[in-house]
Amino acid sequence: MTRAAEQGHPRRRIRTAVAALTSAALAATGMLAFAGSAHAADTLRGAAEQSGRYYGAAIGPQLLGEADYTSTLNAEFNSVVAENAMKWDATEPNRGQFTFGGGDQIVAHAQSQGMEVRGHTLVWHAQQPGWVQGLGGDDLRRAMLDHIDGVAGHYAGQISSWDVVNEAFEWDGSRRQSNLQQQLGDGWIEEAFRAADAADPAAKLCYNDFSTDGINAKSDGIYRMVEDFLARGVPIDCVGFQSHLGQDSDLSTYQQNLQRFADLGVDVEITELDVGGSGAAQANVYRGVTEACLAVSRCTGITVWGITDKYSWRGDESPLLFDANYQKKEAYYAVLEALNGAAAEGPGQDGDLSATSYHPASWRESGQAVS
Ligand code: 9MR
Repeated sequence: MTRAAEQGHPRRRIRTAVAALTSAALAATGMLAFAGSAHAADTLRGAAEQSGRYYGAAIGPQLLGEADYTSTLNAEFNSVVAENAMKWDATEPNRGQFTFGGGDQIVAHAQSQGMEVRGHTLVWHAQQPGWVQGLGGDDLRRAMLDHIDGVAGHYAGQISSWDVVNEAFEWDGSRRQSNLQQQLGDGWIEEAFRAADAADPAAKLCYNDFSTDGINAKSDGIYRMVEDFLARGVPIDCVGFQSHLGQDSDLSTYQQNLQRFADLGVDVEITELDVGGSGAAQANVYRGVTEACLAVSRCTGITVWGITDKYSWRGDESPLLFDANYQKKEAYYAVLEALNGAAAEGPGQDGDLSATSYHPASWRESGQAVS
């Protein structure tokens, strides 16, 4: 779709206006803070706000009662996403019976702290409740559309961007042969986006996937889908790059990949960042991802997939910014420094990642990316 056509789309206009206001407010606050204090911000959220971006974390409502967990969250992050609480199995355990307790707790906490909320995820082949798995054809279609309507409708107006569809592509760029794909055919992703658009006209609508951390067959396949959606006016606003990485991950085309999606006319977001490893090697990959996002003006923010190594889904790999005792790791300081570096340049200015070099990926191939 051309820019004019995009702006002409009524729902796109609402989203564009909301995003512009948010960015302007964040940038103004950040610039004032930067100019007034004449030194760098000392939290991730403060540093990210200086360039109008968010820095977020995946959280669990059951952990909000732990004092260190919540104080770290509140001090450092200005965006949250539910690690599990808004998934299909959590929100619609029985057909037509919605349970929003955990998700509502997250939204209430975020709102009390001035944080944005990302939505994750409306449709995914995994974590479907049992009753969905047995459905076929039109019954599954009806269930999917009702689910999107129920969940996105419940949170309408409160979500900055929804991962409408999660992980629908294979390594080779073909569609994943999930029950959704097999029962509904190629059109199901488009149907999901149209339903999400109708249920929450204000949220940005994202496609989200893993192992898209560079230009490869899988990101090529997603690129073609986004290009096609935009050309035909299917509502899509953003692409999420999960970025479950390791300290040896190859980031040589990471920024270029984000940029080519941005150039198509969608925002890009780093949605589930974590980096297995330790020390300087781990910190370098975190720095590289941060600098890449900052160098792409349509990269609106970064979410890490958890706060502390204590509760990471990859607990034995210590992949997060805070250790199990909530102490800041070397990776934390690398991210903070990178975010503060961007503040001096200001929002929307393109940076340069060419000085950073990385080793070839081995982590993905080793099979640790189970998702
Ligand atoms: O971190 C989540 C973990 O607690 C769940 O058990 C798991 C269930 O499949 O999902 C994890 O989160 C995944 C996310 O929803 C989608 N991308 C991959 C993430 C890690 O597996």
